[in-house]
Amino acid sequence: MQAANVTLGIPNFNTMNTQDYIELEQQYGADNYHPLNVVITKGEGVWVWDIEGKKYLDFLSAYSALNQGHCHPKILQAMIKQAQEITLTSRAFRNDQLGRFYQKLSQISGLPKVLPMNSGAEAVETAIKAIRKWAYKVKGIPENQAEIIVCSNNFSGRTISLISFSTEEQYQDGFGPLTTGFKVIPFGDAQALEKAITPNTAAFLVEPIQGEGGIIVPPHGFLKQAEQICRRHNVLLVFDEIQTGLGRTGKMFAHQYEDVQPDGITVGKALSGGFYPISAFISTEEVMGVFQPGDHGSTFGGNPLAAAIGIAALDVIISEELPEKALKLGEYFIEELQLIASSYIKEVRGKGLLIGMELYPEAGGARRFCKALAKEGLLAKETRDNVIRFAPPLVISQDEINWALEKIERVLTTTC
Ligand code: IF1
Repeated sequence: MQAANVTLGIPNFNTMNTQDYIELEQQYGADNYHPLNVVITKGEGVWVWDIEGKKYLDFLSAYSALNQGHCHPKILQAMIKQAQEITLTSRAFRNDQLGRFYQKLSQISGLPKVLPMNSGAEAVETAIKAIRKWAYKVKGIPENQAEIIVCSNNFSGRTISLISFSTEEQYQDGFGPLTTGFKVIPFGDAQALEKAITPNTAAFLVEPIQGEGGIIVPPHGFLKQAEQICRRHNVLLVFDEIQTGLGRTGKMFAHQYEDVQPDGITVGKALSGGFYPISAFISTEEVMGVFQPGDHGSTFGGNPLAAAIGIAALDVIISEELPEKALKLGEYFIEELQLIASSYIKEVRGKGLLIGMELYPEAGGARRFCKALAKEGLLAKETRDNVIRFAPPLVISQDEINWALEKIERVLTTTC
């Protein structure tokens, strides 16, 4: 795969080449991804290098886990410092990092209580457990009757309960029996939400902007209408901000594009700046108060290394004003993308630096354009069949955006 640019000049002591690495993975690894054949060995800021020294601009950011860029020095320093003290105590004992992590996350989110987990999926599973227990212990819904309303084209993770409310056939195929208690409505349809509510409805769980669904931005006012409907029916409003949160969409949280106050949010990915799996469910006293000691937990959840990394990762987002940067650069980037004269492009949409370029089906699928972009030194990933996702680290500069625009325009106007 040819990419323009100078090599990094890192001497490659390894005798293995790209194909050797691919074959090694294929020999021992499960075939559960279809990656581009780029074998990355180093990352710094918005740039990564493959084992042959070719340099690429990362426009995926590990699905928004790298808002702070690759190997951010301040988070790295915090990780090294904490790793030399204590990494894991289990929650059988307390540690000197967790309280400060809770406090920072609560201040940033505006919600008073935090339950720390590891993967995003675990945070969403935690939210579902909290919602159900609140339904039975506070709202008074009959045991095992709680319903949670979700939207079609959702994505909240890969565990059995989370794929149980997916509308993507492949995510469920062969993994039954599925978890019950979920009801699906069209994304962005407030009337459908009100219609779907029954006396057993416990919550509306929704991404403020759908990521994997194809970077779908709901009609402005949808989140406010959803909040009003939920309040009217004593239904919890919970946002999955694992991909859209922590500055990605030009606000600290995507739901802040509307004046809404959720009962809970899930966060993950950039909560660690890509150094470590860290996630959390953040909620109100009333909802989080349903958990009693022993109800829920995790071996690594809330460990001091994660907490120290999380504190540093949040500090970087604030001190480098990453939401504001994403807002300004994202507006510029979307405007420029919309000027590209290509008959392949159906729509460019998104908020901040979470951008989707939808192609017409006649373009032959987004993947081939991602392959062409990789040859130009830009790593992007398709979502669904026809959408190219553009989501660089939020530390990207205007010059680097311009560099990317030149490559994107060339590929979209010269690919046959
Ligand atoms: C994969 C995309 C997929 C998420 C939201 C929870 C989670 C995710 C809104 C779960 C995770 C990742 C998972 C990864 C690819 C990527 C992804 F949407 F970002 F593109 F799959 F849909 N809520 N999204 O986006 O967090 O457990 O992964 O930490 O599974 O292939 P996780």
